[in-house]
Order: sequence, then structure tokens, then C-alpha cells
Amino acid sequence: MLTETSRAPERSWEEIRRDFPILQQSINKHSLVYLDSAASSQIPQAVIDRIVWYHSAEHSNVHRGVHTLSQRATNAYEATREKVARHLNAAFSHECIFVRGTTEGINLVAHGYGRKHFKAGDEVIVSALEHHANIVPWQIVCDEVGAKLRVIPMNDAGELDMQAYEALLNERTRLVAVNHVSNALGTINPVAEIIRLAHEKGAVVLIDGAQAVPHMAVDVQALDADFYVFSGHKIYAPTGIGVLYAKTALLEQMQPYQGGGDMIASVSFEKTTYNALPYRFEAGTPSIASGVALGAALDYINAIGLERIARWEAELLAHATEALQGVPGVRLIGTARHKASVLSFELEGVHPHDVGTILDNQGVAIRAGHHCAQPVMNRLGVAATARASFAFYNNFDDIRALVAALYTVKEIFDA
Ligand code: C6P
Repeated sequence: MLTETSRAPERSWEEIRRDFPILQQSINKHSLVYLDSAASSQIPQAVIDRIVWYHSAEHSNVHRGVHTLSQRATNAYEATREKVARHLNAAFSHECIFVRGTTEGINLVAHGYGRKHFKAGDEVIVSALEHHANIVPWQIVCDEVGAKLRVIPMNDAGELDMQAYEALLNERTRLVAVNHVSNALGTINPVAEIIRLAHEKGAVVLIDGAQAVPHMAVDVQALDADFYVFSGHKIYAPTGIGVLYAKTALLEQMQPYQGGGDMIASVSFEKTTYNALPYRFEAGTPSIASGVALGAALDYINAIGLERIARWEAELLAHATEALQGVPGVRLIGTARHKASVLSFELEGVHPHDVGTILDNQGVAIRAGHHCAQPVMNRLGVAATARASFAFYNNFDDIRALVAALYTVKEIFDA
């Protein structure tokens, strides 16, 4: 048993940064400063090693073969499901459905749940802060059945108007879909309160956790979330894997989203019966290596500790916010009181794409654009922003490099 004294000493952030081989390179003759983890985070060596081991010793198809390799692949893949369930504190691992990512998870709910349960005149509530992935699937289903999409407004800081939300909720509300953390502005939304209020009206709630799960502990039972989705590639795993958590009772009421192998119990031309949970919602051969890697990524961050990660990222965000505010011409976009490690900004007189390109010339990787959140941009009256997003492998030197690179942009445009 581990005691306080036998526990391994805490590794420094410097040492942890060295776990990420991709960060050790130069880009455009500058040491890489990676500030785009909200788009995709980087992958530590332990996870890369797990992928190599899977392909070297375990690779086969899952849930199908009686042979040893198939069993190894199945065991490795299913071990991740158990880890995900523990990570989210789901009551059962069958409540964790593997999907390609957040987008597919939301589409699964929109089609599997919405199409079956929404009727003409019903209402679905999203927020003004949503990524397109949490708007368009609901629009498609609402259009199909004649339901209405309603939107929780936000203030100029990028915070949801909770009074307006309460006023929108009514007996016609079937589902509320909001993100836990906004990808465009970094706002942390009061999801526990959003869920509580929706439940009072008998509506179910989907939380888009794509930008939350990498930065904070999430307990789906404590939140009482009905659906919670996230993507592996934002939590130090590869692309091609994500998770939809859903309560058993809801999964049992849902239509399969896709038909095919693995999701059936029996098939004849007259009638098909479906497999048990979770497989009923997992048609076709999945992204097995990425799934196995997701388990390794969860082990990796849990070894560091999510509370420690959250504290360090909060320090980085506070420091970067102050540093950017000191650069003449910088205007921060999104100044909510509760934020996760995203900093959206404009530099006066320079298009965000130009900011991004000149920063890249100096080895600083940020994202520029509308961040797949055009309604957020429209609400705040900007076409696009530059966005720096932080992970625990970033440090104060990265922030200094960002600021220095912004002064170079200004020099070029002031000349
Ligand atoms: N946001 C960003 O740079 P997928 O692509 O399915 O893994 O995730 C979609 C998605 C859904 N919700 C939120 C809150 C997100 O941030 C994202 C992905 C990336 O902000 C790529 S657009």
C-alpha cells in the first residue's frame, strides 16, 4: 500500500514537458512554443509507446476472434472503457460509448435520442457559446421533426445569462445542450446549475466536455449529467477516439445511430435484434489503437493529478492574461470570471490570420479564425480571433515567447 512517505516524488513541470517528444523540436529555426492545445493536445512518450506496443504485440480486431491476439486487443480496448468510467465516475462502464470524437458523440445523441423523442412544438436549448458541433446536429433534428432551437444569450464578457436561461426553460423543453468550457473564449459554464434547472422542467442535458475534461476533474454522477461527451485528441491521446457518456436508462430508450457489425445480436432479412450496451451504439470496427492509447493517456494525467494540472494551468492563464494586457493594441476577447486555459485576443490593425502566420514564423503555434464558433464571433462583433491555449506542458517561457512574437508582429505592421 502507498503511504505518504513511499509515494514517488512529484516530477517537475520541466521534467514533464520532456515527456512530449514533439515539443523538443525547432519550427522555423525557433524552439517550438505550442499554444494550440485546445485544438489538439500533444502526445506523451508513454502514450506513443503504448500505441507502438499495441501494434507490435496486440493488434487484431476486437470482440470477434477466439484467437489470442483478438482477445489481447479486446482486453486492451475494453480496459480503456473501465478507465474512462472511473475517470468520469460513471456508474457503469457500459454507459461509456466509444465514438470518433465529440462531434460524433453529439450526433449520436441528436439522432439516437432526439429523432425518437422530439416532436413538433418541442424546444431544444443551446447556448450562444457553442461550437458548431453542438449547434448543427440539433438544427438538423429540430428541422426534421418541427422542434424549435432556442439560445441562451451571453454578456460581453462571454458569460451565459442564467436568468434568461431560466426564462427559456418550460414544459416544452426536451433537451439542453451546452459546453462545459467554451473553446473560443475559455468560459467555464455553471453546468451543475444548468443541469439542475433543466431537470426541474423534466428536460435532459447534454454537456459538451471537449474543453473541460483535459483541465479539470469531471464527475458525471455528481453533476447528474444525462449525456457528457469528449474527444481523445484534446486529452493527450490520438485522434479518432472519443467518448459519449450516457445514463443507462437513456441509452435503453435510444435508437442505434449506425447499423453494422458488432452492434447486433442477430440478423435476418426479416428482423434484426440489437446487441447489449454499449456495443449497440458501436457499429463497425473501431479505432482500436487510439482507444487503447486513450487509456494510457488517462493513466498519464492521473499520475500527475488533475488538481495539480488545474492549479498550474490557472497560474499560466493568469500570467498570460496579465502579459497580453501589457502589449499595446491587444484586446482580450472573452473575459469571464471563470475561465479555463484559453486566451482569445485581437491585435489592433492586424488580421488574426496574419498574427497567426507571423507567430508561426517565430515558432509560436496558435490558432486564428472563428474556432468553429461563428455565433460567438458574431455576438462579440469580430470576424475572427487569435487564440492561445495552454496545457500543463507550457511554461512561463512560452508566454514570454508569445509576447515577444507579438511585438514583432507590431513592428512589422507599424513599419
Ligand atoms: N474544437 C478547437 O480548436 P471534435 O472535432 O469532434 O474532436 O471536437 C469538436 C468540438 C466540440 N466542442 C468543443 C467545445 C470543441 O472545442 C470541439 C473542437 C477544436 O477549438 C477544433 S474546432
